[in-house]
Amino acid sequence: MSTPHQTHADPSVGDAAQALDAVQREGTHILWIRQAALALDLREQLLASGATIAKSASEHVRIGLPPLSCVADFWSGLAHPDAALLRAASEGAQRGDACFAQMHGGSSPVIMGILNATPDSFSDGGMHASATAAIARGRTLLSEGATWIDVGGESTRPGAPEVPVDEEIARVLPVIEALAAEGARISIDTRKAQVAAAALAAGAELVNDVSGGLFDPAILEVTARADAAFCAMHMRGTPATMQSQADYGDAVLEVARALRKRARAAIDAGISPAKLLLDPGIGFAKKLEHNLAVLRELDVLASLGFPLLVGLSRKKMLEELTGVVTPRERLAGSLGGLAALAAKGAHILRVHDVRESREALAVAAAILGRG
Ligand code: HH2
Repeated sequence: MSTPHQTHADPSVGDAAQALDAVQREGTHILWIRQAALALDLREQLLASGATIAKSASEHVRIGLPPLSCVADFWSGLAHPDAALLRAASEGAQRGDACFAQMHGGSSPVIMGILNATPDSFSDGGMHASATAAIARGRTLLSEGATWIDVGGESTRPGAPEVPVDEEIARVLPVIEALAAEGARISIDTRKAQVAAAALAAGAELVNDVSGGLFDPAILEVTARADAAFCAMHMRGTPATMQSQADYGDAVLEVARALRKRARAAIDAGISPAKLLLDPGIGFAKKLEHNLAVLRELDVLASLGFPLLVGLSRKKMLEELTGVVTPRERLAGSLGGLAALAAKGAHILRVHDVRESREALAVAAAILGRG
């Protein structure tokens, strides 16, 4: 397999994305394909080449490929023109796994602990509003097993007001300085270039932008200049307006196409493709049905070729599924989601409850055979 760098050097970023209408993937050797896209003659060729094909309850069929070592031969043995699309999607998923391994040097998923230095975040607003409290919380998250600490100084809950740049910087900077000096890997959760620049100068390594660079496009250049990592999350509008834009024909494909555009913009701005992460943006301009669709079909996003970050922790969709109204009481729902996301191949899981999440993931990984 080519290295992430070599593959992404191809100007047609995300060749795999051409296959989006047709292909999903689960694990490294499984493709989920929309039935309508699987022509009969291709189906016959796949079967003749040693793949297994199983129908699922949904509109997809599941194709099991031979072991990884023979995948290249497998694809070259298929003469059907659509096989190139299937191959691209399969390679995209492997590329995302490879980029993750390059950035993290280990197996996925890893935990990103949420550290909101805000007065008004939806589940922990005001709990770590002073720098001293936030730094102490950061240390706890690290000791509990977080690989990343995601520091935020502006709530992005539905309806949240915008925080002035100076105030956002004042909230996050002392926290980042202190934790980075102690060796923590810090992500800055911001939509603003100036905040990102200050955070990167203070030791942050990853810019986590819920707007994927749309809110303040200069954030892409700032990230590129620092040779930092960038997480492009999907949303529409702003936190104040997003819920009125939760209207999709096919949520999975629309989110994937939008993220593909954000990935292209990030790479065009100079961000290393090997340092790019994508996030479906659970609860951002999405109703329950859209959240569930993108999570069920996370494989479509994986085929774009970048590691996936997902934040489900304590979110409203858990209330809709379990009836638990108070965000801080949604731990059980959060952990159920986490185990499912591990099975789906998400690479970084953004959570409030690090210790419990780490324990849940240890069990999930053991059962999934990745322990
Ligand atoms: N969710 C929130 C904030 N930032 N970043 C990414 N990449 N993915 C997410 O799902 C995501 C995010 C919202 O959660 P939280 O930070 O706990 O709340 P608030 O925005 O109210 O501070």
